[in-house]
Amino acid sequence: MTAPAPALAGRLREIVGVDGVLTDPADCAPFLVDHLGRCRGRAVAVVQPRSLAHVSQLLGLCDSERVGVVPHGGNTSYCGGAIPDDSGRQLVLSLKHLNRIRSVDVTNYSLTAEAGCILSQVQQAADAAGCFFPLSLGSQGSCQIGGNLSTNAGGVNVLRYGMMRDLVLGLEVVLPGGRVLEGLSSLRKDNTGYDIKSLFLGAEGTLGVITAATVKLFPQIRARATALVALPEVRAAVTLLGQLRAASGDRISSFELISRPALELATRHIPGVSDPFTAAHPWYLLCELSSARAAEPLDEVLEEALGAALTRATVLDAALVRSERERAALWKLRESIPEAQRHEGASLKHDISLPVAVLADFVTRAASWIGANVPDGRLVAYGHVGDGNLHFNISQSAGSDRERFLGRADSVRCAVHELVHEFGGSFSAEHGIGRLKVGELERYASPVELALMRAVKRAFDPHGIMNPGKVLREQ
Ligand code: 2HG
Ligand code: ZN
Repeated sequence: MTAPAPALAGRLREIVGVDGVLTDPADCAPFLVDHLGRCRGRAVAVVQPRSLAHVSQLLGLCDSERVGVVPHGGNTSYCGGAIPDDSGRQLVLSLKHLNRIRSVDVTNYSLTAEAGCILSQVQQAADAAGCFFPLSLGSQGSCQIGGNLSTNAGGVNVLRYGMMRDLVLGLEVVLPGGRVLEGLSSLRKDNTGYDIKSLFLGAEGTLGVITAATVKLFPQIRARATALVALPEVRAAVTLLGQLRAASGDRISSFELISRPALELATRHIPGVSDPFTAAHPWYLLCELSSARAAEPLDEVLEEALGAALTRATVLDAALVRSERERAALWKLRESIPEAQRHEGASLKHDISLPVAVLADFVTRAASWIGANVPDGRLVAYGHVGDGNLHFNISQSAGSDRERFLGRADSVRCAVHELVHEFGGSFSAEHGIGRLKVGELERYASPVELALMRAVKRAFDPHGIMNPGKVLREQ
């Protein structure tokens, strides 16, 4: 921490009150390191506004004083997007007190939530109104909707419902300087010029501060069928995806790929997680069909489709869920893999996406490169295969040297991303750019795209105060 200039500290306190400005190092510490411990920073203060007016006044002050503002939600970013740099001159803006569900409109199937609402709070509010909000991620008990919006979060239901961007109807945003974009529209049709709100989704707080959003709701889910399926190879997952989409009338909501090493880590490190099969298999799929119609015989559809796939040897074995308890156990297996990776030691993470048609060939090529070039690492691949999104991660092997392993991070990342590029994929599927992937964006975005992004940044934030150095390098 750097002691804020007394004048600045005083003016911050005038806006948000004494309690709203943290400067004590112990109070600020949780806001200055990301949850993986990979990004650290310093800040002039952590400010916790309680209203839209507070945020507006803060951005007015910071713009005129040229103080960088780092919006901070649930701190679950994988790319350091919510952590200040180490200059000690930036301000962390925590949205945690803007945490009201402002309204639920059941007739319109929409809900308006403030940015600091925890994702699970939004899901529960939708549920209490007899509706369903489909964004679902492992960190939903702590990530905030503002962060989900700013990173265009994905998760396990994207195949059916799309990413966060697809779920947004309107936004309220405070712009640098303090102007408020009052765009909490709940219209589903509104073709009135440029889609300004879309620019804030995925901008990671570099254009303004999202303070509230109106999102789409859906009919509540009343029938589900879930199975863990054992597969001989990745290609089988893609084949099964097509077969199951057709057989179920497109009722698939989740289609999660899990490699054997990923399953092993979860069963080893997470209490209560077990492998439902007696034999070991190279790959697994957690697939779920769902419907808003209670009477839909999804279990039968899934059983029949998997039976046919077993006959064709696309599938090696399948464990169909018979109770909510069994279903929760399978989801725990899947969702605890990132935590299990942390227990195993250091890991190199690659959040990539590819056209599903080339996924299998990519995995073969990339796995063989890793086998030959990362002797102290083990491929722990898993992810949202229905969306072509793999978490192509590498965990340090037992007994290997942590620093030596991490020393390979840059060269491994370059090799993996080059291969992803060659296969027509993206180096950032759902985790964003933050500060860790700024160089990758410069490498893989076209000059035209970069020039447009920089022009947008200048237009919205001429003094460069919004989350400086994230997404785009400071100019
Ligand atoms: C998931 O799908 C998350 O579990 C985290 O996006 C992925 O830790 C990771 O690499
Ligand atoms: Zn993911």
